[in-house]
Amino acid sequence: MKTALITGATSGIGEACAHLFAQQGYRLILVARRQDKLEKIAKHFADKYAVEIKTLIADVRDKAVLSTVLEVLPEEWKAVDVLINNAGLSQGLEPIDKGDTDDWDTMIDTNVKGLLYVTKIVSNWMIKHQKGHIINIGSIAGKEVYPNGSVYCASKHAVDALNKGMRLDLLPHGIKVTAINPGMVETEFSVVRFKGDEEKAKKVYDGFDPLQAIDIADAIWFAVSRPAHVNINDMLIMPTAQASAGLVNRK
Ligand code: NDP
Ligand code: 8X3
Repeated sequence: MKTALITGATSGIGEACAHLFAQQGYRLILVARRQDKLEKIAKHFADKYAVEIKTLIADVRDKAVLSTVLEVLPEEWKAVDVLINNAGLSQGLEPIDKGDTDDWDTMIDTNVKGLLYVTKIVSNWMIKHQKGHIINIGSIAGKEVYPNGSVYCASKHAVDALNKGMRLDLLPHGIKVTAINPGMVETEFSVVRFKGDEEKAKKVYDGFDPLQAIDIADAIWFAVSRPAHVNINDMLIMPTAQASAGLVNRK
């Protein structure tokens, strides 16, 4: 029985991964803040695919809570095969002189520090069991920088660096590390970026076919399902209509 731990499983890419990994027979540890949503998703996939699913209600920024909910897991659940560091967000889209410093804190604390806190705990479990695969969800924003997005882009550039660093540090333990870097994916991401303004969020995906969360879950599954001697270091996955962070061919 294989085990996957997925952060940010209440929506978008994380939820699609929970679906796909449950379908593949993995038992799951799902982490997010919205309890009702997480429990509903867990029950649905557990019933549908007859797999065990544990839900952990935690904010990845809160290292004390995170440590408590993870460390109390039964020992056999700590033999995690796949960690998907997915929880993340963008808040605001403003030039550097106008950005909200609270938004900056939220992005850096979630996308960078939250990812680190989870990785510290789970990589120690992986080292103990001498197995594991860490998937870090980066972004095109970790490869390029676009106007008004400098702090989100900086946080994803940090994920890019951490992905490479983890691979170096965990090499002696045989732990695989993969970066999955999507372009525009239609999820709750833009609603969160625009702080609940659904109209504005919808316009982001107007006139072209953006990626869907399942496209990214599929790519993650491809990386995870390679033979033991093969590691996918880094995948950059774009909608066909998007050539770079800022260039989209809209009809
Ligand atoms: P969604 O907004 O749909 O999902 C984000 C998930 O992260 C939710 O489940 C949310 O759950 C969780 N989350 C956010 N903050 C926290 C936190 N502090 N603690 C725990 N969980 C948290 O967006 P996506 O699925 O699109 O985003 C997933 C990842 O993909 C992010 O890292 C994002 O940066 C990245 N990405 C997205 C792209 C896109 O275009 N959509 C493109 C490239 C990368 P809850 O609110 O319940 O805590
Ligand atoms: C999310 C994609 O282009 O909005 O990481 O930065 S983008």
